[in-house]
Formats: sequence, C-alpha cells, structure tokens
Amino acid sequence: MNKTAAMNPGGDAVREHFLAEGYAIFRGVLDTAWLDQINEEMLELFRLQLRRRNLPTSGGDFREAFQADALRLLQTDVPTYISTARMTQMLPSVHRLMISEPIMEIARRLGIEFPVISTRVSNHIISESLKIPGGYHKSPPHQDWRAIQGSLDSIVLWAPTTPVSTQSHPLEIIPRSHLLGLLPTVDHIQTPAVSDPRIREEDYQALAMNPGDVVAFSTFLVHRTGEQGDGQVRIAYSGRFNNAAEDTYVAHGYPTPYKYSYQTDLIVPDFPRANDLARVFPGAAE
Ligand SMILES: O=C(O)CCC(=O)C(=O)O
Repeated sequence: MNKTAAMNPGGDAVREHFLAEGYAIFRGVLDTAWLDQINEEMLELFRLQLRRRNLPTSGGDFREAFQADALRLLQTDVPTYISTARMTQMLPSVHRLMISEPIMEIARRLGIEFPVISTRVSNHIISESLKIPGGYHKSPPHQDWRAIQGSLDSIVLWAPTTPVSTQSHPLEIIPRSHLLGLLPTVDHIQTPAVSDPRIREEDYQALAMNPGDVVAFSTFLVHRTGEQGDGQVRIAYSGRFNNAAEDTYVAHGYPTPYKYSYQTDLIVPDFPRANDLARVFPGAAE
C-alpha cells in the first residue's frame, strides 16, 4: 500500500472527523529521508554563520547539535540568529515538502478542491534556551484565519522534523473550537491571542507527533504552543492552503492581508562595489 492509500483507510471518515473536530492526524505519510535532509540543511545554515565567526560547531545527534549550535549563535549575535532561523523557511527542500503529493492529497481529502498557497511556510523552533530576548517564543492561543482571511475551509498543515512528545512543547489544540467561528482577540507580541470565555484551559489536547506525521487543522481551530518543555529543541514546519474554488473566497475576489515589500536603501552600506562583484564575475572592475 502506498502512503497516499495508507492515509485514507476509512474513506470519508477522515473528512467527517475533520469537519466535526476541526483537525485530522495523518501518521507516517511524509518521507523521513526528506525530513532528515531538511534538518541537515537547517543545521548547515547555523554552522555557516558560526564558522564565519570562527566559533566551534557541535557533534552529537541532530537535535543536540542543532540546539547547541543555534544557542551559540543566539548568544553571540541575536539579529543573525533571527535571520538564520528565518532562512530555514526559505529552503527549497522545505517548500518541496510542503507541496509534496502526500500534503496535496491531505488537502484534497479534506475537501480543498482547488488548493492555493495562502502563506509562506513557517518554521517553529521551540526550546526554552532559544528564547529571543524580548521577543516572542511560543504561540499564544489563536486562530490562523485572522491572519489569513482566505477561504472558509482554509487549512494549516503542521509537520515536525523532530519528535514532539506531550512534554516537548507540543502543539495544543481545542477540538471543535472551529465551530465557534472567528473569536475576539487581545494584543500579543506574536499574533492576536484569542480571548473568549468558551476557550477553557481544560479543553486543550496536546498532540504527540513524530517526523513523518502531519496534522491538518481548520484555520478556525484554536491552538497554541504547549508550555511544557523537556529541555530538547523541537522543530515543526507549517504551511497553509486556501481553496480557490470556495464560494465566499471567489465572491470576495481573493483578498489577502499579506503585504510583500522591500527597502531600497542599502542594508550593508556601500555594498556591493564592482570589486566585490569580481568575487563572482571575474570581469567586474572598478
Ligand atoms: O508550532 C507551534 O507551536 C505553533 C504553530 C502555530 O501556531 C501555527 O502553525 O499556526
């Protein structure tokens, strides 16, 4: 049985569960060799920044090495840590994963008949020791729809590249909370946090997940990062799809809240000059 067939043993029962509960878990559907490659590439990004500062890099398994190397960079240079963590979202291997056939099959299984990408891929690197000073760390309770404002049936796909136990800052969801609709929020440094008396602490469920597993959930499902950590870093990527064929999304003319812009002032003053360019194009000259 191939992986696509394996994820659909119960036919439409999966979609029915998703519609009723707001989420569905697909176990072992992603190729773990791809996830290992992504982990290696993530680590290499951090190591490139350590090496340029003549700082050591660490051995051990991926999780130990990543945590140690990322921490070393964070302690040395916070802005570069942040831009390197962001760079892990730009890896082609990650984008390939997030539009891979198992992911698209999940979207279709859940009724997204014409999936379109809503948002750039996000990486969630969570560890107490990798908290950015004064910055955000764990996600507060939120619904992604407020950020996406796309189709009513839009989904989030969340896939860990490390094991995520219920003790290692798991994703916590409130089953059926999507049925409450768009909820009021209060300001939060990361994203507006849901504030509603019907959202109760005891209703959260922590999801234990392994590399290869994917959880797909409605963008109306309330979720957050679990507080409980075990000292080990946990990493998960998330992607989001709208349904380009959903009636209200079509009727509203495909709105988007995202703005993509750039600054024209040079970030590194006087760079590049022609002799810098000669490092790539030998013919370049002052
Ligand atoms: O990985 C996490 O802890 C948070 C993920 C999340 O909030 C999201 O993908 O919207």
